[in-house]
Amino acid sequence: MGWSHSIFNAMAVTQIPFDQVDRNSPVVFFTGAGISSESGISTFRDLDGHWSKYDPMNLASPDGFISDPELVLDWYAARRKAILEAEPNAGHRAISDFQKLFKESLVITQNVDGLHILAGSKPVLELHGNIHRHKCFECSSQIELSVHEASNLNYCSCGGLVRPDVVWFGESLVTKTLEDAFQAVQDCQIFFTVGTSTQIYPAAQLPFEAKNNQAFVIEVNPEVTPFSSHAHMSLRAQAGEALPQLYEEFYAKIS
Ligand code: BV8
Repeated sequence: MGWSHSIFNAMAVTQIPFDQVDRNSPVVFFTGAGISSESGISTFRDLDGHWSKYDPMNLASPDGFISDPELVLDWYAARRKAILEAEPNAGHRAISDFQKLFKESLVITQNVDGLHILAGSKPVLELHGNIHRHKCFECSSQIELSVHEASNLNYCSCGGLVRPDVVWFGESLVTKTLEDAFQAVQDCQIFFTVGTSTQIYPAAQLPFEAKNNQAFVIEVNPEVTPFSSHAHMSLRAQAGEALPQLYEEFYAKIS
């Protein structure tokens, strides 16, 4: 493997069979908060500043919202502001470029920041929703709000409080979205799992499912995760560094 960067040789437990890859067979990219960290967006594990004293598991929950809706809305407003000031990074862009080389591809993200879509990726499955959408806490109607309006308490015509249209801890994922994600891993040939601690279920089941379905699974994460020992290749690297190199390697093979 022609890596210019020695870390890849050290960590690559096996060669990526890029020369055997069929561009007509599906490829899936599964991502978590880590892929957005190089865009300056803190992951759940390392909330920065004022928010570090709060437990994200509580802020991102129905009970947390019911007990202090203004605190939760402030948290989302702060995250939304950081996201609006952020740009997709080289990792997001490499995935978008990879998708263009395959007849069938899919990004399945746990992130709610919308950066994959901004980077030109399609299709994208947002397992946990999108921070820029809003819905009624009671009747789930979609509600249009400006960024400024979204930081305040708003009420639906049914009287319910308006909340971010994201999946909180203890809430079920949208059935169709989850079904589409698990369907996609039934027959994908290469499955990338990038920037996720692989601890949030049912999303974290996807890499294991892909492996069970004979996909070649590549993990990119500076840290070891519960999935690392199951991956065919586990790169201890930043997404913004590894993914562009993997893209160049693959592009060179097919050109
Ligand atoms: C549910 C939206 C049914 C909100 C989020 C088994 C089955 C089903 C459910 C459960 C189960 N066991 C437990 C549960 C309950 C729970 C759960 O998983 N708990 C965990 C703590 C065990 N799951 C749920 O509640 C789910 N609901 O299953 O419904 C149900 C109903 C009732 C009761 C039970 C079940 C809903 C989960 C969705 C929660 N919502 N997000 C919001 O964003 O505000 S999840 C949230 O966590 C984000 O989506 C985020 O993506 C995710 C955190 O995980 P990661 O993405 O992995 O991010 P993290 O910070 O953890 O790690 C970052 C990684 O990046 C690190 O590994 C780091 O090393 C790496 N990294 C850093 N820099 C880089 C990098 N990698 C590459 N490059 C870099 N530069």
